[in-house]
Amino acid sequence: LAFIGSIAQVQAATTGNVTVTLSRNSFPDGFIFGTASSAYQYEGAANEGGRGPSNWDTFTHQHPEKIADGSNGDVATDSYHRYKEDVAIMREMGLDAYRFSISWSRVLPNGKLSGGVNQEGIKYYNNLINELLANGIQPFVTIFHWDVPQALEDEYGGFLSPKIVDDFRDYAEVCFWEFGDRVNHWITLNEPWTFSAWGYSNGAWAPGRCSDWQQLNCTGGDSGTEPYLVIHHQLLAHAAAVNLYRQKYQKEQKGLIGITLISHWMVPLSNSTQHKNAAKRALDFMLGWCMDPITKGQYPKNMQALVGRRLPKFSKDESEMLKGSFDFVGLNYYTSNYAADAPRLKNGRKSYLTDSLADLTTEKQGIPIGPQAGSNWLFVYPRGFEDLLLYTKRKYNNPLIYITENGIDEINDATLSLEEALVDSNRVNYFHQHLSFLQNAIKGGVNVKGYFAWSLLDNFEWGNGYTVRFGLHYVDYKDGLKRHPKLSAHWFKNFLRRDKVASVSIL
Ligand code: PSG
Repeated sequence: LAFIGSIAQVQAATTGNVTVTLSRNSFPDGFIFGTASSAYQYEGAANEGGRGPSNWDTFTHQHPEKIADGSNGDVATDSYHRYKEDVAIMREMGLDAYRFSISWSRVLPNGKLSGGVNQEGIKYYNNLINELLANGIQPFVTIFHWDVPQALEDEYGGFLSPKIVDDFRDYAEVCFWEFGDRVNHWITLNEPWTFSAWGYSNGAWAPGRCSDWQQLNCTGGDSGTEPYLVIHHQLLAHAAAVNLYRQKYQKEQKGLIGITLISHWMVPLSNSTQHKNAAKRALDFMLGWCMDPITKGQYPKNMQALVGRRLPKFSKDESEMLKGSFDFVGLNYYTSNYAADAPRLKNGRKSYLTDSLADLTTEKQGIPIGPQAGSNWLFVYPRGFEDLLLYTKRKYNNPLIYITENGIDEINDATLSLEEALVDSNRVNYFHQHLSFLQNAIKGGVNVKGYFAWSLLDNFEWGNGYTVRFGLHYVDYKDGLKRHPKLSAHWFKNFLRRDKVASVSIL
């Protein structure tokens, strides 16, 4: 009851109106609610079960200085061993679906089919999928969430090489073949933008590449060319996997296949035409970079003009294969940026980060675009969610969309007691507000069929290590990784209840 009281208070504080209710009943019939995760951030068991090493193992072990707390995903939340417990938590919450990713090197330890399929890895994912289904939870499976087999990095530089396309297709085929009888939603890639921008233009994440002149302690790289190559090869790999699925598996297995993209919403710094155009360019350089190729078979005009010869081209066949290469788009939304017109640089130093001629910031005259979360890039701007969805509907012909991630983190504050750390009112506010704007977007005709919160549990947050917490459940890293529901988990459970009486009685 204490919890129910505080939930009502939080909602009142959020909406300024206690009578406003928001629940799964506010969404269309059949709308799916789930949580999302990824293999490297959750599984642990890095050296168990026949798993081969990945780029993230290499990066975290060779460059602990690039991870805020010097940590890695060797153990993470140990979901490799605790998946039953985690599925039980989802069931208890009333969730409909779970988005997780498959670790490429757990299935193919050296990245290639010729190196052999690791049956123990197959068994783990079969167990997880079967456990989910036995508990009435649908698996949404991401085939690649950034963990490239190290063997492929060593052999040809991973996604820098077009050779990755065939290896990715083979890997995807193993997934369809082994799991496709029970998986109805496939996501080829998670956020090509982030993988490329953070791995190859600022070098903050694996494999830590960027141009020398940026002085970011990178291990080689060229921020003006590599990010474009890496997205190019990701797109071709995506299209090859979709093509294969459609030709050999979809008819029998009857699933859908898509790709997950992230975009911030871009707010022009002012109403001036220059800033408005900068915001459009910024969207093209983030959402459009992948969205244009999979809908139109070409990169956005803005990118072609500004990047010029550094932007790879699709052949006619590639372009045809890309066009329409999705049944649904997975969209991840976290935050928004201000965009301002930026002058062309005259020093000849090219980078993806400056090519758009848009200066992206999170504040205007010292005032942040919204309250800051734990991560330094995440500022809460819920209306941007609706704006981004309406824009995507308008510009890309109303595709079927699943929100495959949305969420907020708090700093892992060692001075808090466990009881204090569980009161994540900011997360409750965040979900409440974002779900309200999502509801508006759906009323506005955007074809969204599901929503996944990032994330079920606190987990390994890439460059931030364990210094921030994105979970609806607190993971006690000092007490055997015990899971404890935060206030937001209770809130979500209540939101998901089908017996309306209970949710009305709270308010
Ligand atoms: C996405 C966007 C940015 C940083 C990180 C992500 N950005 O704009 O600066 S990562 C994304 C990802 C998942 C993460 C989650 C939270 O798919 O693995 O844990 O969001 O960062």
